[in-house]
Amino acid sequence: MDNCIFCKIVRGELPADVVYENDNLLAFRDINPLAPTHVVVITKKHFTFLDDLTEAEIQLAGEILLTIKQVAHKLGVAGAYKVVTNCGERAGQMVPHLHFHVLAGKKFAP
Ligand code: DGP
Repeated sequence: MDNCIFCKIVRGELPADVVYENDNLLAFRDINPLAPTHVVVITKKHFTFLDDLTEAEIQLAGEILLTIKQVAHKLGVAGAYKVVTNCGERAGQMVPHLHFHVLAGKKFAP
């Protein structure tokens, strides 16, 4: 996706404070943090949002969850973090590239 901000980060065309990377996923600090620890875990392959994933991505879907756990451990927030994905503009999604917010270090409203 030529004009996708997160695809540009994946390609190295935009800078990012990367905290974790593997063949399929990239995690970097959010530019507008809503908590002391706020990273986004994104797929390197472009999907618009969670609704785009199908049975064909079952392995990737599992990898996302385990990678989020790994990133939380690496950042020292294991057992104390929140995961959010906004699916669609009406849910508040601003960047149309599948990503998961990992937030920690703040007392969130229930
Ligand atoms: P969402 O509303 O779920 O689409 O959140 C997108 C998040 O992405 C938002 O918290 C800000 C972050 N973001 C947008 N552009 C950039 C960027 O260029 N670099 C980084 N690090 N984060 C970005």
